[in-house]
Amino acid sequence: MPEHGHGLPTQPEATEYLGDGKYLIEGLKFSMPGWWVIKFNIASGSQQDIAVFNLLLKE
Ligand SMILES: [Cu+2]
Repeated sequence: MPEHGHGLPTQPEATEYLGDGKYLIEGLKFSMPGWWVIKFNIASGSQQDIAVFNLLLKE
């Protein structure tokens, strides 16, 4: 949470490839509502990339 300077209370990870470019991400647990920035570090072989999503979580 950029406004609070803290992250998730968990360590999410990709646990399964579902096919067609989709992955199952488990362990996402939000501790509070508000603005979250979700950042995925993606690696395959020698290549790396980052995908960033803004998320507004409402109560
Ligand atoms: Cu917070």
